[in-house]
Amino acid sequence: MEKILNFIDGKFVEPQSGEYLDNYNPATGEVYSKVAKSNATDVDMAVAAAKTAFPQWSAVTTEERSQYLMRIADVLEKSLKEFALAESIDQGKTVKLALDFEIPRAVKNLRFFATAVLHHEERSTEIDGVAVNYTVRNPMGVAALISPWNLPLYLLTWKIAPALATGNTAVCKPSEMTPMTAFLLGRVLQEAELPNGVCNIVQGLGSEAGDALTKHDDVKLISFTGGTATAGAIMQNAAPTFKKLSLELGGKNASVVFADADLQECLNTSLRAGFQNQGEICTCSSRVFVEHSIYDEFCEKYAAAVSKLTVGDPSRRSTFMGPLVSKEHKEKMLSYIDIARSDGGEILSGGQAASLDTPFSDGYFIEPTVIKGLDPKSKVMQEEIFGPIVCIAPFHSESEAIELANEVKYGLAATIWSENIKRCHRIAKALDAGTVWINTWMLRDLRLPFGGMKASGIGREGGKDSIDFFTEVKNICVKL
Ligand code: TXE
Repeated sequence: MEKILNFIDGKFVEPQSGEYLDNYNPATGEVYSKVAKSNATDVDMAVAAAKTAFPQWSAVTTEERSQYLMRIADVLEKSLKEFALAESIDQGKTVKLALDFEIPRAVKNLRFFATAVLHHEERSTEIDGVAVNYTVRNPMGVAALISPWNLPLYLLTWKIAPALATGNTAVCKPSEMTPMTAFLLGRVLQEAELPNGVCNIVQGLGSEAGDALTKHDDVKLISFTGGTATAGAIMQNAAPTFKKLSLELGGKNASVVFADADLQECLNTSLRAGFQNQGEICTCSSRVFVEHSIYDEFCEKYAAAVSKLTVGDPSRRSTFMGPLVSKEHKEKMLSYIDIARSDGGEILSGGQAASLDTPFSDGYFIEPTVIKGLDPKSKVMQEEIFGPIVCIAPFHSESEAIELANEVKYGLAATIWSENIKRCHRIAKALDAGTVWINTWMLRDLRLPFGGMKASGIGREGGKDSIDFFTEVKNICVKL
C-alpha cells in the first residue's frame, strides 16, 4: 500500500515516529494508502530546512523566482490527468471536475503569481520639494501554509505561489483527509529543480503537525484555509510570537433571487452553486431566498432539476456528484437533514443516503437535498453544513432579502439574481459578504481580493493583496 511521505529539504522522508494514518477512498470506504502521522519533530525539520533556504531564496531575483514558478506550472500541467485522478480518489470529487476545474486552476495559480510579482508596483510621494517618500517590500521568512480537504491542490497552490514568488520559503500542511496531491506535488517540485528547502510539505493531523507548525518560533506568517473553529486555535498559537495571519474560513452563503431574474439561467447556475463538488466549496450557495411571487415556481423547478443530478462513480463523466469526503462528514449531513425534518422543514428532493451497487455500496454518498419551510433562524439555515444541502425561503421586499441574507455569523460570498442592475449594485453594497456575484457564480478574477468578513475570516488573498500579505512593507524618506 502506498505510503504518503513528508517532503522536506527536497527529499521524501518517513515520519520520525514511523507512524501512519489510514487514508480512505470515499467512493468505496476502503483504505487505499497510508499517510505520515507527523509530529513536532518532523515540523522542526521542515521549518529548519525552510529557514536555511530562506537567505538564498530571498536573494534570488524576482525574475528567477517567476521562472521557477512557471517551470512548476509546466511540470504540473504535464501531469494533469494523474493529479485529477488522485484528487478524485482522495476527496470524492468527480474526475471531470478535477480535470476541468481544480487541477487547471492550480496551474493557473502558479502562473498568475509568477507574472503578478513582476508587475507589482509600490508607492512614492513628494513633500513639496522637501523630501521624497517611497515604499519597499521584503519577504518575511518561513511561511506556514495550511489547507483544507475540499479543494486540496487548488487552495494549496493559491498559497504556495505568492509565498514563493515574493521570496519567502514555505512549510505546507495539507489536510490529513486529502494528502495525495500534495504528496505528488513534491515530485513536481523535484522535477522543476526548485532549490531544496524552499517548499516543504508535512503531512499529518491538524491537532498534531498543524498545531506544532502554528506554534513554531521560526514561522513568521500563517496562511490558513479551513474551519472557523480551527482558526481560533491557530490565532491563539500565533499570538505569543505576533505571527501575521490570513484566515479564509467557512461560509453560509445566500443567493437572492428576484422575480425579474433570468429564471432558467438562475436555475442552471444554482445547480452548480448548490451541489458542485458535493456542495463542499466554501462559496456554495446553501441558502436561497426567492421573491414570494415566483417562490412556488422556483421551488418546483429547482427540486425537479436537482432530483435529476446523477450521484455515483466519480470516475464516470456522466456523474455530477461523487461521495462526501469522509464517513463522519456523510453522517454529519444526514444528522442535519434529520434536524431539518424535526424543525418542520419539507424535503423537496433527496433527503437520504444514496444506495449504490458494489464497489460503491460502502461509499459516503448522499442524495443532493433541497429543503423548504424552515425558519431562517433555524439550525440548518444558520450553521455551516459544507455539503449538498440547500434551503429555500421566500422574501417580500428588498430590505427583507438583505436582512435574511445577513442574519448569519458568516460573511464569505453571496449571489444576486435580477435584471435590474441598479438594484443589484445597491443590494451588493448592503450584503455582508467578501465576494458578491451578480447573475453568475464562482466567476473569479485572480487580481481581486478573496476572503470573508465576520466569522468567515480575516485578511484577503488574491493579486496585490496576496503580495502585500506575504511581504513586509517599509517607508523610506529621503530629504531633497
Ligand atoms: O477544516 P479544518 P476542513 C472551510 C469550509 C469548512 C472547512 C473545511 O467552509 O468550514 O474549511 O475544511 C488543519 N492547528 N473552507 O474541515 O478542520 C487541518 O489538518 C493547525 C473555507 O479541512 O479547519 C487542515 O489541514 N492546523 C475556505 C486544515 O487545518 C489545524 C475554502 C483545515 O482543517 C488544526 C475552503 C490546528 N489545531 C474551506 N486543526 C475559504 N473561505 O476560502 C486542523 N488543522
